[in-house]
Amino acid sequence: MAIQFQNTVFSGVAARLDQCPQDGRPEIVMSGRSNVGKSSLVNALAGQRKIARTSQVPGKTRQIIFFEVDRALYLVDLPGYGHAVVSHDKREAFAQLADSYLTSRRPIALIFLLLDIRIDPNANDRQMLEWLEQSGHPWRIVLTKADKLSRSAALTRQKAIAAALDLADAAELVLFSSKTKAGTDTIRALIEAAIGH
Ligand SMILES: Nc1nc2c(ncn2[C@@H]2O[C@H](COP(=O)(O)OP(=O)(O)OP(=O)(O)O)[C@@H](O)[C@H]2O)c(=O)[nH]1
Ligand SMILES: [Mg+2]
Repeated sequence: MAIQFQNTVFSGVAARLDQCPQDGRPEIVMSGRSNVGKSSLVNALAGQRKIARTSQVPGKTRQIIFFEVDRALYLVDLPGYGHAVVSHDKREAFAQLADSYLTSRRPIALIFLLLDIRIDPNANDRQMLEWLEQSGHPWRIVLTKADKLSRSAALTRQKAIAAALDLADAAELVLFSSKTKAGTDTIRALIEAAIGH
């Protein structure tokens, strides 16, 4: 049965690991810097404008938020890393929550690492990628906010970011825009493939 992304519902919020769902459904994870567009990607996949809260205020998503799609999988909206505007103590707490989620035995089927197409990856992005590469989890890079560039400029940035990260196949970096919805079908297909539908 193919996932139709017909029915996405808010499932719950976890401020601690033991508050995550316990039913073992596969989890598709949105990770990346604060403000990169994780919640916007959840909204686009859900086909609902506001199911996941989005904000221009960095650090909006402070807990792990679970959305259930077609009773088959969870979309997981992780707190962003590198919240410059929150206190050091709180930043540590978000990072610890995301870390403990990622390193626990969750049924993770695929992790998306989101990067703003206009911004060169920073040390945190590189650290996340290094971790993904040795984690054994399937992962994909999504370049967000592609609508902010022309098509040709977006393709140039796709190659530049792949080169900066030593990734051989630039075409594997998915161009995405929550504004135009470009890339949404590609990302849905990757999710379906990851959960074996
Ligand atoms: N033009 C454009 N704006 C986008 C896109 N994706 C996100 N944005 C905007 O970028 C800002 C941040 O988006 P969010 O989806 O809240 O980002 P986030 O990664 O969830 O941020 P945190 O929850 O703080 O970690 C919002 O103002 C969005 O409207 C996109 O594809 N195109
Ligand atoms: Mg968010």
